[in-house]
Amino acid sequence: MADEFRPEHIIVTGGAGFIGSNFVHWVVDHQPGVHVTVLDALTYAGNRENLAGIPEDRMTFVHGDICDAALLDEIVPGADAIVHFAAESHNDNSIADPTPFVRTNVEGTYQLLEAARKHGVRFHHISTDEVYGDLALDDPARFTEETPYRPSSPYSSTKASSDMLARAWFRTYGVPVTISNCSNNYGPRQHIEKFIPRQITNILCGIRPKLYGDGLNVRDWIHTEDHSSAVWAILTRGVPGETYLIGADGERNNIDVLRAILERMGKGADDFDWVRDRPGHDRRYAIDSTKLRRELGWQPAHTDFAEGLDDTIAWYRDNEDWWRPAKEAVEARYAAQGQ
Ligand code: NAD
Ligand code: TDX
Repeated sequence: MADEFRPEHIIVTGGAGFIGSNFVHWVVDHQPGVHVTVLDALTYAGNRENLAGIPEDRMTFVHGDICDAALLDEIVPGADAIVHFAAESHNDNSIADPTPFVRTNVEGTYQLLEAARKHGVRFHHISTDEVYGDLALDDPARFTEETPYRPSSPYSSTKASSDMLARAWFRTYGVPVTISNCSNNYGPRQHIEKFIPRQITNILCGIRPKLYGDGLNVRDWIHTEDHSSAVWAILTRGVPGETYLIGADGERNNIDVLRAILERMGKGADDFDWVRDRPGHDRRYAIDSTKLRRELGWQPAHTDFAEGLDDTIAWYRDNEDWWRPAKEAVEARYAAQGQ
């Protein structure tokens, strides 16, 4: 463990998105001395409402693009660290049009690393387990920090590229970079294009849930609050130049997750449609987070998936105004893809 780093002012990119906004709320709730500047372009995935309720003296919101080097020169000086969540994040969108993925995920990360180098600021890079490709269902292995990179989709290959840039900026320029690769998050404020909120909001709208392929693909679910506490542990106690995998031993296949949602929402086990599979669909992700737990003493708090799912369903029931305006367009787009 490195000497504890105690930032007073952090820039959070993508702080109006799902995981970024949950992280900002977590910091405001748990780290009283820290001021947060959120930098977010408010794409279709960003929502200023996600930051509602945060006191003005704790957060500054900057509406802007991470690719804008001149803007970064204005806001990065004076910050102690950049925590970089901003990305195009949805695999299905990356298959339909990879262009914004290359721009935001690769070029945007490059511009932020350059700003960190120029202004002497620490950098925490948020990434995904998808950079490691996939595992067979019967493989006893899980991903570790030593697993070779083998991304499958346009999304995951741009995330892998951004990880490589972050590693190079540490090794070549000595920028104090840490990297985390996390598994599938769930919880409040996740965009309804993603698996769990899509199915919950379908049921709330009277639309049948949609399952890709044979439904046996496995994802390793973690509650987004546990992702937040892990990122804070790595930012403040992690060793520059190191990568940490974040996961909470939450492997489940898609059909089991869907049936758990159906049951909790009063539907039958077969009240869903099988739809066209995702091209290149990764079979299984699984994280071994031993390094993070042993070296930094982190542990997940949300270990009861059923309880986390109940809370998430309740959040979507109670916040229809938040998701309803996007629902029709999201479903029309999926329908056009046969999904
Ligand atoms: P999201 O799509 O919900 O949010 C992304 C945010 O980034 C939005 O607020 C959007 O407006 C902003 N953004 C996009 N392009 C931008 C740009 N050019 N400049 C500034 N802001 C921009 O994504 P998410 O699911 O919250 O994911 C956040 C991060 O976590 C991503 O880096 C993603 O790769 C990573 N991650 C996600 C998961 C998951 O399960 N969702 C798992 C592991 C890692
Ligand atoms: O309607 C659906 N039906 C379905 O069966 C949708 C939207 C998805 N799926 C399947 C595909 C995946 O096997 O559910 C699983 C989860 O799908 P997504 O929510 O699209 O997530 P995934 O592709 O696993 O990627 C997520 O986790 C890793 C995030 O979107 C990424 O940003 C993160 O890096």
